[in-house]
Amino acid sequence: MADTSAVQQSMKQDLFEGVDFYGVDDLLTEEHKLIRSSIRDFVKKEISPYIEDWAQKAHFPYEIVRKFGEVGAFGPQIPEEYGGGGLDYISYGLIMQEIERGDSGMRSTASVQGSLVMYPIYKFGSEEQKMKYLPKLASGEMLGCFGLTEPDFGSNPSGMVTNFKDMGDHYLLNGAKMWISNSPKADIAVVWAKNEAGRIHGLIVERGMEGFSTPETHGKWSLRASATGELVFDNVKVPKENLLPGKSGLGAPMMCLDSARYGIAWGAVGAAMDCYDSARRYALERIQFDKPIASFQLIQKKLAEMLSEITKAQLLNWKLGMMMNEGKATTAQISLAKRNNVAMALDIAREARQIHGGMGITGEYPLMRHMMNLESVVTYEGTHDIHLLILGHEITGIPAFK
Ligand code: TGC
Ligand code: FAD
Repeated sequence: MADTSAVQQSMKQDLFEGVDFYGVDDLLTEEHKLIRSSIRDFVKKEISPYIEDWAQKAHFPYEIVRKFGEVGAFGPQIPEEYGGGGLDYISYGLIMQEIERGDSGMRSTASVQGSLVMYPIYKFGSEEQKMKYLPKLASGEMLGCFGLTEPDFGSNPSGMVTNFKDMGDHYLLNGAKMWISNSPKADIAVVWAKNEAGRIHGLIVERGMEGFSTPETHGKWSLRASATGELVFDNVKVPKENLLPGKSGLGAPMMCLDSARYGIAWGAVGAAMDCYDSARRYALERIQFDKPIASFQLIQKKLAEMLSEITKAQLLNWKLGMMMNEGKATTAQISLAKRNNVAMALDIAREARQIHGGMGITGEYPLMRHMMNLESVVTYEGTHDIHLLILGHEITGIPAFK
């Protein structure tokens, strides 16, 4: 457990203000702005003072789960009757943006719960499953994870070998998932596995089921404050009522990914804004050659390019959010935003790190942490190149995956 009081005293105050060069705020409602400001305050109070210490110690702060529940970060887009926030997709995006401004690993915890656990139960679950799990997931009484990736099937999930057999009164689940966010602490896992006919289905597997284990993955240089692990199924007896009845086939997990990738497109802008904000302040304060380094053209070029890219990404997110609200956003449109914004954030993190010189490599500033986190974000939920191929497929009609 991190020594939070000592850390809090030693950390600098979080002065983050946000970036709005084009008046994108004019496109937001008062409710959107209120939601953003409440999550921004939450991040300043509950995440910023501790995050460097958690990340340095590779500590997942489990107590954040309840706090996320209280502040409405879990399933904001899920209807209120199931414990969700009943909010629109712009609100959901803003929440992910503000949390990832604090840390991508913290956003992972929230977006996996909302888009990859609550969403499939809401969309494909029975009424009993929704009532049993959704309110507890929304409040943070329960933590969930999403098992799609396997050791031998990452970008190509349709090849998965995790499987279940119909044993009459239950299913028998075997296989393993890898790289699963939240898994070491999760109470339930939404697991994608093939039946005897090779058709992919979602199953809800609960911690405590015999033969089910969740070994933690150690030694990560990225998302260090997020718990990542495996899901191992060794003849796990899964009750038949735990199968998600609403949809089968790869399209079911892919629909969940559409929602999560959308959240990442917003989250990445949060990380980028934090790096830009830190770089701008540092450049104005740091004196070299008797002047603030902000007075040098090369530094101004970096800052101007950061601001330009953040502004473009904000507009992209807003328009995509409006299409999400209307149910019109396509997978390829979501891919474009996820791919563009994460690459943009990673570039900005690297440039901002340079502006901070040697100080940029320390935990006193958030640059290296964002930069290392974004190396995962650019890989998970579909790699940068897989999203390029999704766009290539859309443009040409020819899938170039295989
Ligand atoms: P393909 O032949 O294109 O499609 C197979 C079937 O799926 C349907 N489908 C969709 N349906 C609804 N919505 C979507 N977005 C859909 N995408 C595909 C499709 O219509 C088809 O249906 P049917 O009925 O014709 O069979 O599939 P493919 O095997 O060629 O794969 C395509 C590819 C490579 C684009 C896809 O598999 C892919 O996106 N791969 C990347 C894998 C990925 O993103 N994994 C993410 C794992 S989860 C994660 O990383 C969480 S990190 C969370 C965190 O910590 O924040
Ligand atoms: P691979 O698929 O082996 O790809 C390796 C390289 O090959 C990449 O550069 C890729 O772009 C390239 N490549 C692959 N296929 C092609 C092709 N057809 N054409 C050109 N290039 C190609 N998964 C979950 O299910 N749930 C989670 O909660 C989850 N959380 C994660 C958390 C972290 C920290 C990380 C790192 C990953 C997580 N993942 C999760 C897994 C993630 O989705 C996969 O890592 C990702 O989909 C890529 O799969 P892979 O790592 O097996 O890489």
